[in-house]
Amino acid sequence: GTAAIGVTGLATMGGNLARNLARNGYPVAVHNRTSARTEALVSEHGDEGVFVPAGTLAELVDSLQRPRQVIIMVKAGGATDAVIDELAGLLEPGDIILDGGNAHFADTRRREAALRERGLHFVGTGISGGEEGALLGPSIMPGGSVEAYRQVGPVLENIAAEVDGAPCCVHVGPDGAGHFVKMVHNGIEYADMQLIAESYDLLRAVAGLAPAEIAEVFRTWNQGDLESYLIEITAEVLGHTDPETGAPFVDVVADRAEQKGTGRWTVREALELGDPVPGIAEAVFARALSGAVRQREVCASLPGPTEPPGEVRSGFVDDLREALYGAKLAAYAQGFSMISAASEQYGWNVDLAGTARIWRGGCIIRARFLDRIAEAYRTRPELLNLLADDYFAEQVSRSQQAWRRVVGTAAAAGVPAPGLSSGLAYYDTLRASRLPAALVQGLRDYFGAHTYQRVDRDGYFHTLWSGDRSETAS
Ligand code: NBP
Repeated sequence: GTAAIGVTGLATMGGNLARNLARNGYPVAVHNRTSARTEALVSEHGDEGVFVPAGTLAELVDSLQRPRQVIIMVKAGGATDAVIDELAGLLEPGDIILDGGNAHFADTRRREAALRERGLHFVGTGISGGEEGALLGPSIMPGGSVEAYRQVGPVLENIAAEVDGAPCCVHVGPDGAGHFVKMVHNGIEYADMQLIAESYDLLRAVAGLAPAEIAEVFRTWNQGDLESYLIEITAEVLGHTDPETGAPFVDVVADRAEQKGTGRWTVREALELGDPVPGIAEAVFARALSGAVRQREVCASLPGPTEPPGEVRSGFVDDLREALYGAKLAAYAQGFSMISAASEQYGWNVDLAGTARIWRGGCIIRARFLDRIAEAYRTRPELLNLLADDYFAEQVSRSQQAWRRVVGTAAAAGVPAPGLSSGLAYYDTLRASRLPAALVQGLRDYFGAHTYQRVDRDGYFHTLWSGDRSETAS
C-alpha cells in the first residue's frame, strides 16, 4: 500500500478531514459505504492532493502503508460498531483505528478494550470545529494508548488548528479520555450559548435595544476579555436581516432550541460523578423548556412583575458584560472540575492545561481567556477550582457586584436568566463559610435516622427525635 492514512465515512466531516489530510501532503485512501460520495470527493477535490479511492473497506486496507491508520467518520452509534467490526477483521496487530465521530466515551472504552484484545489500537478522538474546522484545522482531542499516539499524533498535530505556533491537539489520556473531554467541551458550549442568549434577551427586554444595536454591543465585547468565536458570531447572527420579511433574523426563527445529546450526556455523567455542573444543566434544561410548547401555552397567562422594575441603570450594559464574564468563568470552572473528577475516577491523568490550550483554536468554544485557563493549570496542576486561581479570583471579584445587579434586575423585570443566576449561586455557594446543608442533614436525621457529623467533634450522631431528643453516637 502507498497511502499514509485512510478515511472511511465521507459525509461533511469525513470528506473535509480527508481533504485536510491531502492538502497537508498525506496520500489519503478514501472510502464511503455509498461509493458515489467517494467518487464525488475525488472528482471535485482530486487536485488538492493524492487521493486513493477505495470501493470496499478491504480495498482501503490494502492501499495503506503499515502499520495502517484508518479514521472512521461515520454516524455515531451502531454505524460505528458495524464499521469497526468489519475493519477489525481486515487489519493486523499494531494497526490503528481512529474514531473521529461523536461517540459516547463509555462506548469508546468498550471498543478500545475489545480491540486491544485483538492487538489493535483504538484511538477515540474528539474533533471540534464543525465543517470548516475539519477542512481548515479543527481542535483534536485523541484518547487511546501512548503507543498509538506516537504513531498517529504527528499526523493529527499537522492537520489541527494552530495558535501561537502550537497545534490544537494533545494526547488527552487513555481509552475514552478524548471523547470525554470532547463531551465536556460540548457541555461548556451549551452553557456559553445559553449565557450569551440570556444577555441578548436582557439587552433587549430591559435595556430596550434593537437586535442591530445588540450586535454592536457584542462586537464591542469581542474586543475585550470576552473575545471568542461565539461572541463574534453572535454579532453576525443578531446583525442579520431576514431577506424575505426584512425583519431581524432572530425574530423569524422559532424560539425552540434543539439538541443532539452531548449536553445531556455531560449532565448525566456529572450526576454519576457527583461533580456539579449547574451552568451546563441549566443550559440543557433551558433548551428543553423552550421546546415544551404546550406547557408554555398553558402557563402563558401567569402574571409577571406587578411592580415596575424601576429605572434601568445607565451602566446596565457594562454590568451585563461583567455578569456574562463571571457566569462564563463559572461554567468553565464546572467543566474543568468535571474533567478532573473523571480523570481521577478512570485514572486518565488528563492534562488540564493542555486541554485548555487545544481549545484556544479550531473549536466552537475557542476564546481568548483559554490562554489564561491554560496558564492557571500550568502553574498549579493541582488547582481545585478555576475560581480559586489568583488571576480569575481577581477578575471575578471585580465582576461580582455587577453580576448581582444584573441577576436582581432580571428577576425584577421577569426575564428568565437561569444561567446567569445559577452561576452566581455557584459562586456564592463556593465562597460561603456556612451552608444550609446543616439543616438538610438535620431533616434527614429526623425522618430517616440518617445521622449527622458535628462541627465540634468527630463521629456520626443521631438525635432521638421521637423520644427525649437526646443525642446518641452511632
Ligand atoms: P453523519 O453523522 O451524517 O453520518 C453520515 C456518514 O455515515 C456517511 O458517510 C454514511 O454513509 C455513514 N454511515 C451511516 Br449514516 N451508516 C453507516 C453504516 N451502517 N455503515 C457505514 N457507514 C455508515 O456525518 P457527519 O455529519 O460528517 O459526521 C460524522 C461524524 O462526526 C459523526 O459521528 C458526527 O457526530 C461527528 N461530528 C460531526 C460534527 C459536525 O459538525 N457535523 C462535528 C464533530 C463531530 P452513506 O454515505 O453511505 O450514507
